[in-house]
Amino acid sequence: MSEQLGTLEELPQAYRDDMTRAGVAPLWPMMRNVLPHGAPNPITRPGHWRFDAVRPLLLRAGELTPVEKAERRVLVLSDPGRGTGAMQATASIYLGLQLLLPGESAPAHKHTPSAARIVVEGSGGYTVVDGEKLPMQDGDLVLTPGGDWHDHGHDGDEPVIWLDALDLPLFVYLEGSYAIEGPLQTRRNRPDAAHVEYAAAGLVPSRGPAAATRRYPMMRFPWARTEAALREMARFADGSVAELDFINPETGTDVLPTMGFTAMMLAEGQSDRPPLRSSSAAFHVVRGRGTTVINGETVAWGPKDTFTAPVFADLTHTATEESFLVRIHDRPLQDKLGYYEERSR
Ligand code: 1HN
Repeated sequence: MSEQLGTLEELPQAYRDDMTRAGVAPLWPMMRNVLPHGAPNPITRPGHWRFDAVRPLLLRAGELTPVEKAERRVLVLSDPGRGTGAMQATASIYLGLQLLLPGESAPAHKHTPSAARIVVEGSGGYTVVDGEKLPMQDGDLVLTPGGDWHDHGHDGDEPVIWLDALDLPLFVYLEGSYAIEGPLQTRRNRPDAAHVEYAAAGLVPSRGPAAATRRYPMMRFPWARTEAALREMARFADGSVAELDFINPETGTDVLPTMGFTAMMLAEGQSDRPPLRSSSAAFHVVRGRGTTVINGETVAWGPKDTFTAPVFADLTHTATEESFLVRIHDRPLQDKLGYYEERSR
């Protein structure tokens, strides 16, 4: 273990001035800021966004700002550790709640960051990704991978609201974030791949040598299937928590390069104390009610709420009624960088 490092103030003022003029600075006074001992020191603070509180604000945005003036009509969920207006909910994950009114459409664009939506309210909304129309029902997970054209539309008669999750902060940090706008896409006249090619888990289109698999073969994960799978798993789980990862059915890998999605079911009264994970996370409550203690802070969540946990957070979830949550996390990114870690407590 190294001893206390030297400070800037210990250095002669003339030397400090000369360094500034030369455009250099000593590392040792700043070393522990970027390399704390033993574990990271996150800026991210736990956040909790009650749907009941945000929903009226979002509907008001629908009255105040036509979609043409917004491109995407979204209220951003800012990390409390960074302050309102921060374009991130954790270091790597951006979250926003988006509203589309009946008859509206959000124009086509493609961008470097990847996105996924979890549908929160309303039916009749859809996203078109690379010519494939993806209907959006409550709880569905819909992907718009980086570089793929996407636009949103709405054939129903009630407002549609969904949660957007993007790896935008990474792309902003890398100075790699930009979009290209285009005309609305023409759509293939067939249902999406969740119906056509990937209707059943464990079955994929036959793979001849010429099979050209799309990079993102399945871009919609219907909630009804996820819930049914969790329920069956929970029946035989012997008290442990039923958790399922969303995967690319062709490769078995995470659905997006940096973001992972994990669905979880908690029975009424059930508690879960996961290991401390090096990944940061956002939890979206598809249905149910309960509490999560995050580093000693209690979040009392209800249906359609969203809350976040920093890296290595100490979490205890307790459901006061049967609950379904989707955890959005950056474990796939950390796996690729080779540092994902779980610590027991
Ligand atoms: C975006 O493209 C969408 O396509 C939503 O719906 C939110 C936030 C930042 C950058 C791009 C969308 C976004 C976004």
